[in-house]
Amino acid sequence: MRASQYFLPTLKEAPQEAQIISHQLMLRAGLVAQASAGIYSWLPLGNLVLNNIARIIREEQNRIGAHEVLLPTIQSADLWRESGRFDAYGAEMLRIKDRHDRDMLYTPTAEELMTDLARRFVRSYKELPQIWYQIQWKFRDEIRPRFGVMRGREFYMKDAYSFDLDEASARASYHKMMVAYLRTFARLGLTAVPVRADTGPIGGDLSHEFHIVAKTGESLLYYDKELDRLMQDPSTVDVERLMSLYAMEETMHDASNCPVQAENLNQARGIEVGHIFYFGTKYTEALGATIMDASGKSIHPHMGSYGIGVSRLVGAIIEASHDERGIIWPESVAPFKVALVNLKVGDVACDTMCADLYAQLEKTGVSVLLDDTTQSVGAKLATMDLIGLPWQVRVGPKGLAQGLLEVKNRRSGETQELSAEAVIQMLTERLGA
Ligand code: 5CA
Repeated sequence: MRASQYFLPTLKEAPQEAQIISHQLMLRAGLVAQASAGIYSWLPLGNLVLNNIARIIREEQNRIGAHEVLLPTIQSADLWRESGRFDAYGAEMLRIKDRHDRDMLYTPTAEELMTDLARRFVRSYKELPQIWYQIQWKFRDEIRPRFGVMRGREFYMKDAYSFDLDEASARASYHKMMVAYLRTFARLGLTAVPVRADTGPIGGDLSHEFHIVAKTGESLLYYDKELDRLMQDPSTVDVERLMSLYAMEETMHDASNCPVQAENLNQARGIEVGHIFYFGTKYTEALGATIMDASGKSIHPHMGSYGIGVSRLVGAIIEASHDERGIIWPESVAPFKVALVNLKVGDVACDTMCADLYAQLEKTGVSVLLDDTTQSVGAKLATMDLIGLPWQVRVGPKGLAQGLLEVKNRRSGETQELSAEAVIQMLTERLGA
């Protein structure tokens, strides 16, 4: 992409209302623009990040055998009356009337509609287990939307629903999902601590939240320090062991009854980026969803549901990965991998070198934002640091006279002078498709 033709409305100053760094940087870097309270438009750069996060989540859901579906955002109230949640959900649910005066709602979650699909289409234990997921917009009329996309009213969520014959197999699905979450968050460049949680309006008796540790987190967590050590390599984590370690939210933590010695207990603030539930037959009973078990008996399948806040993750990643100059994207989610900065647009040697590098990198699958604007060098470099692409390649007349380009790693700040060939080789090896 050529910056001169792109839509990248960056801001020098963060608007007053943005209180936390991720919100400030998302507005300044032109990722989102507020449409109304708690509702955001996603601009090109932000949309690329959102899609990259969704792709990684999707790959890890598919890996555990979950099937992707797409359910409507506007649903009839009838199913929600069957479960009792049309009334129970309270003011957070956005209720709508259609032209025939029928009650509709903008879905805050999808247990009812997923259970209805199972009720209509799954007949036998032989078809189980099933896990269905979608990546879809949700709406919750939060009383105090804040921190930008972190607590929005409209937000993007991955929500998955598992159906199993009995409690033991439902717990196996829960474990499988936990492994998928650990892999997902690791690929997003994050360490997410699973803590025992309240089940709230979803219901059930087993639930974990996944928290990114960050100073600006809304929740206060208490957890066994052993978790930090375990989570250093989440790919090898033993889920049973992980779940056996003490980790609680403030509301569930009781200092006088805590099994962990004070010196082994961490206290930290966290951002909840995922939440998983096992709630047995709560919805299958309420909606009368049954299947035939092996002995021919009709039973209610056991369910779990599993959420990830996709849009919230954009903010959470920035909270976990930024410096005083701006965002530092992990390579896996960066909107472009490389910022190619032409320091002297109009200089034939610089222009030719940039066009050449751009073509070669894109050919090997490395996405590039070419800064071919006529801003000052200082302004260009500040913008590139702000939007946080993992690598910067700077092409200027002085270096070119010696056949050299400057490559900067945004995270470490390290710079190297390399020939064009060496730049292409290094970046395609690291980032190429
Ligand atoms: N049905 C279950 C699991 S699919 C459910 O809805 N769980 S939830 O209520 O915990 O939401 C799942 C995730 O969505 C949360 O962990 C959080 O990351 C994200 N989320 C929830 N509310 C908001 C909000 N107002 N703004 C942004 N993200 C949110």
